[in-house]
Amino acid sequence: MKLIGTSDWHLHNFKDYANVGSGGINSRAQWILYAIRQILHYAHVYGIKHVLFAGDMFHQRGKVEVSLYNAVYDTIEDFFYNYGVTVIMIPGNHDNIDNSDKPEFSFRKFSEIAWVVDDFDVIGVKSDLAGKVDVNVFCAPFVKNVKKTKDKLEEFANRAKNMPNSILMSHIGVTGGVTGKEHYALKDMYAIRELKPECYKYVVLGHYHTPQVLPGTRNAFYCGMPLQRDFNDEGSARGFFVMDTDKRCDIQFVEIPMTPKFISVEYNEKAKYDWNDMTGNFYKFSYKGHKELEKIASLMPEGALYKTVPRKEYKSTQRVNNVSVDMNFNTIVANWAKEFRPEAEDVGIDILNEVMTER
Ligand SMILES: [Mn+2]
Repeated sequence: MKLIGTSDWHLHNFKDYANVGSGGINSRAQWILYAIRQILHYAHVYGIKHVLFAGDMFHQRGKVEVSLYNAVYDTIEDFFYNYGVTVIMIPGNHDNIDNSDKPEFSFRKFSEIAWVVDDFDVIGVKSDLAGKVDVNVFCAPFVKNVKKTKDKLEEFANRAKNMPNSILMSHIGVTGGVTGKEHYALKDMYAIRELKPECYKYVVLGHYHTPQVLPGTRNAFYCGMPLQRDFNDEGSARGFFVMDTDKRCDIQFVEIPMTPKFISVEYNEKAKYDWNDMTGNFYKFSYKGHKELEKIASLMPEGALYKTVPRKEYKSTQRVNNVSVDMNFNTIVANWAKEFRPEAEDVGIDILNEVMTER
């Protein structure tokens, strides 16, 4: 049986590069809704009845934008009633209103039109209503309580290893996952081995926004945000995953075409750039001096969404041993701490990770 894995929709009226939309939904939010509709539409077209959503439906914590709430509700409702596509969803950190063990969360009322799982629970999914259970989905929503989560993951793995078709779905930060343009490797609260991917057919994760299969596994993956959100996501293909429980490690990444890409361009006189091919995407041109800036403005087609930024030039004067601007953040914090604050290395890395993943 085939299922879809998606996560981190982060519905929000993002201001950057937004055009005014209508009814409280700007163009950026419309693109997110478009991506969600594409995922559910794909399910319908390929006869896939179940979509696993691994958390972070809304971007803002503790608040909902009425128009976005209603729009995503209508979309899921439409596919549920009219096309028989059921979304099985767990809350992520952005959906929860606080860090308690059983927090209130944004989409609790979606239980009328979706399968909302807000606790550590195993649900049985059937390919047809009259039949027997085909797939067991072990749901581990985001809670800040690490011990509780680790205990539950252990218990889940012990139950799952005796079941033929089990899937773990969680919203969780796993060490070894990567994020951002430089594929910055994160050190996080959980290790891959603590999820015990060998006990499941598939492990479907939300939290990091770059779609990726976890290192050392062929069946555990972050779904990623289904479209690019900012220049950190530049070059990263976005979409969703399809998995088949009748096979082993049969995962397929499906890119969602047409969503806007973030593209930065180094402008210089010699650059060969097709100025007419700018439709739809979000551009950032870096320039040096007024001449270049004026040239860019004169070449820009009407309606193009672009920004110009002065080109940064780093002069690498190394003030500290083992630290320079071209290193990744993790290395900088670790090297600095080792030299000056050895006792603070762990807490420094923790804070850095919070900054990097709270996106
Ligand atoms: Mn997220």
